[in-house]
Amino acid sequence: MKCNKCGGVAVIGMRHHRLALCADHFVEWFISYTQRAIEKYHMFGSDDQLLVAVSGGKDSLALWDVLSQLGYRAEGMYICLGIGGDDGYSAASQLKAQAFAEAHGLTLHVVDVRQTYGTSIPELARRTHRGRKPCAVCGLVKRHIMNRVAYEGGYDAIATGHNLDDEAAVLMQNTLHWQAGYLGRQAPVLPSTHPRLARKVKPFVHLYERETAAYAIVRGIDYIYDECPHAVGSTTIFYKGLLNQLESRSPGAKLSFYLSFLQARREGLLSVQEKTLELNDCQRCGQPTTAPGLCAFCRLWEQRMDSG
Ligand code: Q46
Ligand code: ZN
Ligand code: ZN
Repeated sequence: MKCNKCGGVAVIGMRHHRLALCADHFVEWFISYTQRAIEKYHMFGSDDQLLVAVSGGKDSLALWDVLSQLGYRAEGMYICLGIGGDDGYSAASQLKAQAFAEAHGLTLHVVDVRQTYGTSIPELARRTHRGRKPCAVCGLVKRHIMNRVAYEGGYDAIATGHNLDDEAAVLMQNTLHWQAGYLGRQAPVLPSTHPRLARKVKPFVHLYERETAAYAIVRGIDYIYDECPHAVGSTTIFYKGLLNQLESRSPGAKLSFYLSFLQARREGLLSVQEKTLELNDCQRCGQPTTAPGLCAFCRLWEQRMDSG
């Protein structure tokens, strides 16, 4: 396979773009393709201060790398969830995130859930959601912490490494159940609806997972290969598998599924009725909540206290 630009040895073939590229041309293409998505969806500008949610995995580190190369002001945030004990998944992924930040002279903010709030995510889930996977608790806590850090640090937007495979899998899940509310909120940019809730942006929404992986490898980014142990058997992984089957039969199917959805929504075909919910300030942390009194995050920690 030859590079379509220089005739050198191609490191990747992208059938959906009818494009094969060598390492140098792939990196160049990848960076400018990301920039085009940033501009297309008006994600942020060069004056914006960005907070990149870094997990230590390929997508978030590749994103931080690309944003830095494009000259954006991007700092990282790593949330240590306490999964897998002292040398388990969380500890190993934190080391990768820290090593990347050091090697590139970038600022990484670390929030350790156990040190900050007194209990790790698996322990918190065990106490409050007996026996169930910690993912619901984990998602809630991560969202809260990201919003808090972004608000306290005065960041304009939180950038996450979600790629096309992630978005298409979630879209498939939401479409199969016609989850109108979720479909209405699935977008490359989620504008801020409250001063304490930062704008969320996903600059990799047009990029396939194999492209972000290839970018990380070609750039020599040392990332954590393992998935979180709690991701095993998740429905998202199942839908990703289905979409990969579709993609192998029909190259570009994933991209067109996602882009057609965005277009349909723009044209009002979904016309999701967003209920305007009244927001109150949480009495403890100040973050907005639809509940009176405490937000879901603060209620979770109350439950933990009650359970001993
Ligand atoms: S939610 Fe669940 Fe992930 Fe948290 S517990 Fe692991 S798999 S890390 S994105
Ligand atoms: Zn080339
Ligand atoms: Zn609260």
